Amino acid sequence: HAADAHRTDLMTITRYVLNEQSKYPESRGDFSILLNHIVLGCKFVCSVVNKGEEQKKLDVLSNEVFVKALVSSGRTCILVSEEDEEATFVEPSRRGRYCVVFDPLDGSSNIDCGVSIGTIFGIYMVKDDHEPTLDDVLQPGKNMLAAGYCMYGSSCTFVLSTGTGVNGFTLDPSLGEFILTHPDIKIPKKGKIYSVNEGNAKNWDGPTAKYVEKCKYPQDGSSAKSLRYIGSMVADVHRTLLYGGIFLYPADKKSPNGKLRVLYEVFPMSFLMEQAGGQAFTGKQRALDLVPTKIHERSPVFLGSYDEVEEIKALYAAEEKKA
Ligand code: P6P
Repeated sequence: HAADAHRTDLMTITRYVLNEQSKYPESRGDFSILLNHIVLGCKFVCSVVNKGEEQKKLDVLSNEVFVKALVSSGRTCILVSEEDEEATFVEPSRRGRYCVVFDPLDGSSNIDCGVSIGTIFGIYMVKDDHEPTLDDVLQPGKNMLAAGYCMYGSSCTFVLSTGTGVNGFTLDPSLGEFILTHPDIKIPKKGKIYSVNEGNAKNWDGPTAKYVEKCKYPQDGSSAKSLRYIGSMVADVHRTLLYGGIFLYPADKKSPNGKLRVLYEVFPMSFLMEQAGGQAFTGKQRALDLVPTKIHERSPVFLGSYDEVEEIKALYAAEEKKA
C-alpha cells in the first residue's frame, strides 16, 4: 500500500516548509508565512499566464501581485523587483525581518510564443533591527537564507532551497497545492549540454570562446556537447539542474558585465546550483561571493555541473596568469 500511503500522505510545499521550520524551535514561523505568500503569488501568475493574457500586462500585473502579497505578509522590510527602479521599503507597521529580491516574470518577452517563463526570488534576513537601508539588501548571495523559482510551462514547477538541498514541487491544479515531485535534486557532476546565446560569439572574451570551442570540437576524443538555448533563464536553468551541463551568460565587448542581474537572477540560480552539488562562477570569482553595490547590477555567470564549471574556472585562471 506504499502507493496509497504516498497518495494520502500529501507532501505539500507548505508542509515541507513547516517540517523545515520545526528544526528551528525558536522560529516563530515567520519564514513559513513569508514563503506561503510567495507561493500564493506564483499560483496567481500561473493562472494568468495560462489564460494567455498578452505579455505587456502580465509582467506589470505579476509584479503588483508579488509586491502586495509580500507587503501584506507582514514579514518583509525591503523588496527589490526587476520591474521597479527603486527598492520598496515596507512601512514600519507592516515591517518584518526579511528582504525579498525577485524577478516576477523573467523571460516575459517569450510569453506570446508559449515558451516557459518564470518567477525567480531570493530571501535575505535583515542584519538587525534598525531602520532598513539598501545595505540590508546589498549582501553577497552566500548570505541568502533561501532561493527558488517557479516555472510556468506545460506544468507549474516550484523549485526551492532553504539551505539544506533543493526540492521540486509541481502544482496540482485540482488541489491548488504544490506537491513534492522532485525530492533532493542533485545536478549530474558532468553534462553533455551547453547553453549560451551563440549570437554573441563575436564579442566573447578568450576563455569563453575557448570553452565553447571545446564544447563543439573536443580535443580529448570525447563527443561534442549539444547546444540547447531557450532564451528564458528559468527554463534553461531548470533543464541544466535536471539534466546537467552548463548555462553561461558571459561578459562580452558590448556588455562587460553580461546581461543577467545579480540579485534576482544570478544569486538565486547560483544558490540553487550549489545546493544541488553544482557551481556558479562569474569569470572572476564564486558567484555567491560577489558583493553587489547597486540593486540592478549585472554580472556574467557560468553555472551548472561541477566539472563543467571547473573547466571554465581553469580557462579564466590561465588567462589571469598571462595577464
Ligand atoms: P538573450 C530574458 O530576457 C532574460 O533576462 C533571461 O531570462 C534569459 O536567460 C536572457 O535574458 C536571454 O538573453 O540576450 O540571449 O536574449
